[in-house]
Amino acid sequence: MNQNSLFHNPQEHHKVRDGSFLHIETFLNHQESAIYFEMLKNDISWQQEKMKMYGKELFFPRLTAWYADEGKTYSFSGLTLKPKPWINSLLELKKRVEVKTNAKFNSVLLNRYRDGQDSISWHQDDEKDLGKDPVIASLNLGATRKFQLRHLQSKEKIDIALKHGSLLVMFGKLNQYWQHQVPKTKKAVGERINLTFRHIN
Ligand SMILES: [Mn+2]
Repeated sequence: MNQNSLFHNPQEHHKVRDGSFLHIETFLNHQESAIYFEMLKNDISWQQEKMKMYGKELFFPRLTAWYADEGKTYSFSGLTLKPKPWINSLLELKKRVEVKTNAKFNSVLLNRYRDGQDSISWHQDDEKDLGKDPVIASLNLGATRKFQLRHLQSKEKIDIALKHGSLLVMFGKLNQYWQHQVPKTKKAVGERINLTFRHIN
C-alpha cells in the first residue's frame, strides 16, 4: 500500500515518535453522523461482556459487538467473540473508510460508551491475528471523548478529542510502540459509539 497517496491534506497526517496517524475531524458530516449514530444504537446487537479475574466475573465498562466476515473470530482479555454477519449500515461505513484509507477491512469492533463511567484502559491493538503493522481505522459517533496515546518507553502522552463524525487511522508501528485508552470522566457526557475497522488474518 502506498501510504503517501492517502495524505491529500498534510494537516491531517501526524508524524510522532515511532509511528504516525491520520486524524480527519469531519469524515462524516453532522447529518450523516446523527443518522448512523441512531441506526447503530438500535440495530447493533450490543452486549456487555464479562471477563474472569481472580475467580470473579467483571463486566467490561462498555458495551461491545463484533461484526466480521464468516469465521473471523476476535480474541481479547481471555474472551473469544464469534462474528455477527454484516448489516448494511456497517457495510456502507466500511466502504467509505476503505476508500479514504486505501486499505481493506474484514471486521469491525464496536464499542459503546454509555456515559463518562464507561471507558477502556491502556492497551495495544496487538493481537497476533492482526498481523504485523496493521492499519486500524477508528470512526467516532456521538459524544466527544478524550483518546490518549502513551509511548511505551518515553511515556510521552498525546491527547486527542475524538468528535462526532471523525476518523482516526492508526498505522502499524504506532500500535507496537504506543498504548491507547479512553479514560473515565466525571463530566456529564452523552453516549459515544466507536467503530474500529480491522483486517484479521
Ligand atoms: Mn484499542
